[in-house]
Amino acid sequence: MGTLKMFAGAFALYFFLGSGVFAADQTSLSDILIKLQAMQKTINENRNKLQSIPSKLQDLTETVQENQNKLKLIPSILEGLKETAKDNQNNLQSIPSKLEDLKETVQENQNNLQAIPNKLDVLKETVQENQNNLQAIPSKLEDLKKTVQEDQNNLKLIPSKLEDLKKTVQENQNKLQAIPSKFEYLTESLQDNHNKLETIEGTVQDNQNRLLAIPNKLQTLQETVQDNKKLLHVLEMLIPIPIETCKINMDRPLFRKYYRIHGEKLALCDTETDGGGWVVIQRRIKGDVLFHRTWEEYKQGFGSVEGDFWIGNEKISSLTMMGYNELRFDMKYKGESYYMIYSNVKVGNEADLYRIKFTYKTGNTTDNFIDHNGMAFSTFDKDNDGYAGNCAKDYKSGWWFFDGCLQVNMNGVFASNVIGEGINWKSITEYNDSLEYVEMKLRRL
Ligand SMILES: [Ca+2]
Repeated sequence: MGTLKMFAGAFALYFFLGSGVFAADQTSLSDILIKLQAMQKTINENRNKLQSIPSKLQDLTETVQENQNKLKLIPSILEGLKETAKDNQNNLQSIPSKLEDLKETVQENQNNLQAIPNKLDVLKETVQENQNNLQAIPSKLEDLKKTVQEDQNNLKLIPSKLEDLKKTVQENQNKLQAIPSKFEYLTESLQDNHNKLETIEGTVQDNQNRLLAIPNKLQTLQETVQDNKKLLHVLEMLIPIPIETCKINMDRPLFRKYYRIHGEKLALCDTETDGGGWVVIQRRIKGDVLFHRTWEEYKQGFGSVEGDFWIGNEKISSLTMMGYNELRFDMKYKGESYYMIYSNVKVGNEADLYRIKFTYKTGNTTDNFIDHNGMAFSTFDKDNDGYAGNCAKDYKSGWWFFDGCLQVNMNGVFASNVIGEGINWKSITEYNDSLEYVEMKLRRL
């Protein structure tokens, strides 16, 4: 640029000098001089400027040199920067895993923090236990002191015990020395005992023989008892027993149940029901005895006191002839028990047709027997019933039938369900079934 200005100045000076020669006439010299002076100044200034250029170039060259040096440094700086960048990248890449590690560490710390309360509890318990143990120490120490004291006392006793032991040993020694003489004595005793055993053996043999003889003797005894029983039975048959016997012997177990009346057949006593004292006059428990019988058979009685029987109208009449008598019916039907008791019972003699009279007393069923009160006895061969037909024949029984035949018939056909033919008590069985068990009994009050 400076060079360009220098050429432009020189050109302008040349142009001015060339044209000025021809214009000198027209233009004052002073103006030219002024202009020349101005031009000289400009040239001087430019010269100065030109003169300063080399140093400026020098400066410029130095600056360029410095920049060049700096440029040379750039690759190594870049290399350093690259490495730093690489390091930073590596560091950045490792951050996620470090974060993960950090998270885990945080989690572990959290867990550890959560476990602290429990650990504190355990610690508290341990502390408590230790405290308790510490508190127990004084009493244990006390015990220990006592034990030590006792041991000390025991130790003090040892000398005297040793003394005792010595004495015992001495005594035992004395006893040992005495043994030979005792052995002598024992041998003699053994000999004596041996002799005694021989004697005992003989005695045992005798006793064995006697024992062997016992079965035979027992046999003889049993036979004697049997004979005596038979004798007693015969005696019982011979001794007449009145109706009161059932009452008299109530409390004598040997004479329970069976007695004889009037020196004839055995009678059956009921010693249990309602205080006992009853003479059983009729019984239906097996059904093995026929009750469709003649007047004469009903008069004398039939069957066996061990099973079904009718004691006989003669006996019933004589049993009720005297005193104040009760008649009791005990009955069973379909698992239920029934009873009826009548008072003021009288049964007339044969001339009165064994007519029955009574008053009602008590019971746990309906008083169906009342219709038979005052009736004569009837059998199929002796009709006293007041009915147009023959009740005894129709219903195969002997009984105190009335003109409507029956409300009650204890002498009916065992287990029959034919109308009116069974052992009927109307309110219990109606007319088409039969009582399963019956006992009629008399008691004198
Ligand atoms: Ca009749």
